[in-house]
Amino acid sequence: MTSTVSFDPTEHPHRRRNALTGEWVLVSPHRTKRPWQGQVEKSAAETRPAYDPNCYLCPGNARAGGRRNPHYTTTFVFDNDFAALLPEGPRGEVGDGELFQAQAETGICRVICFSPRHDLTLPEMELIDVRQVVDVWAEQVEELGARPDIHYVQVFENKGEIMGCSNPHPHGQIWANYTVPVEPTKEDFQQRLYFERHGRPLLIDYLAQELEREERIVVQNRHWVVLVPYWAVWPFETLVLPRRHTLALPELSGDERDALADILKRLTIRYDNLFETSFPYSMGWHGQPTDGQHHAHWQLHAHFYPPLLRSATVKKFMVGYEMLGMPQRDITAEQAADRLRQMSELHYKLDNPPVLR
Ligand code: H2U
Ligand code: ZN
Repeated sequence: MTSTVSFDPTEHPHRRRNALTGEWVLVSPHRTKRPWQGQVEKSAAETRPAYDPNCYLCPGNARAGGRRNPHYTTTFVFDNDFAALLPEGPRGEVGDGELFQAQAETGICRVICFSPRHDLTLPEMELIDVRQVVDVWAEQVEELGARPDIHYVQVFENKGEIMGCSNPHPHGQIWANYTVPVEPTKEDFQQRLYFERHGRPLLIDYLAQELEREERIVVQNRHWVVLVPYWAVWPFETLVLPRRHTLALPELSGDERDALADILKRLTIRYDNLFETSFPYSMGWHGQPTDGQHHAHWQLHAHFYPPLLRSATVKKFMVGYEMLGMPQRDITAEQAADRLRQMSELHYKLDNPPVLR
């Protein structure tokens, strides 16, 4: 049935196209017409020791594989003791007919400890220490990406038990492999198509238009902009974009790295403040493939995919229609950006420090 009322995306169910992947998300804004109740379920303020003798990532401790961590004082990178990929192995494919295809895969998995302090996370770390993490990410992409058998270096962080993270010690991971994984492949395809059509990188044009519209911008500084993308799937999903055309992390200048540390800290403080909890998420970097080609159509960016919807304990489920049909959201990207924009940049723990330490 058609209606005489004209389509208003702030009111009417609609779908939005993800320009980076070509996929669609269903948005149901009519379900959030009621005003925000403002209730925040406060979770027990978690306090952790600065050093945990049972943590496999703390300095000096033994890991599950039997190796021992050095007494590191800034960041520390090691090969994952339970790596999903192995560096050595034959190359090859078996095509047991069109319907049964397999390709050999090789790669390297590493763990990056962000800090020797067991009790900190990015939003609570000193700026200078977050900058160290940025440097390690860039170094790893450079080092691993230079190998002829590594065509993609995926840097990511899985944070919080709700995301299946095994350990609260601040850490991230790297999986680097021979073939380009599925998500960057989709982005590569869409960015290439756009570049062929317009002669400019997709995300450069996208950022310029978002800066004009302003409604989805969360926080920005001299080199970086964080926004809730128009096509966001997760309630408080964000995209971190450099202002300059940049293909990969190693290209970032010292000043851009400092500014990145600043924007990451400010974003993650806002996230923590949203539900006054150590905000869980999966985040990661997408840069150009490291296959030796120059991918002028690429623009470096980071995705933050947080699962929380309404409080420290109520998460969004990707089930039912979303598994079988397509992802769906109620709160619009604009509403989410608005809420994140309103958050203070003073961490809630500093605002009302717990009495018992
Ligand atoms: P999460 O970030 O998802 O918690 O994963 C931590 C990684 O650390 C995981 O991939 C590795 C696991 O294999 N790990 C080690 O390499 N050594 C250990 O002693 C325990 C965990
Ligand atoms: Zn620890």
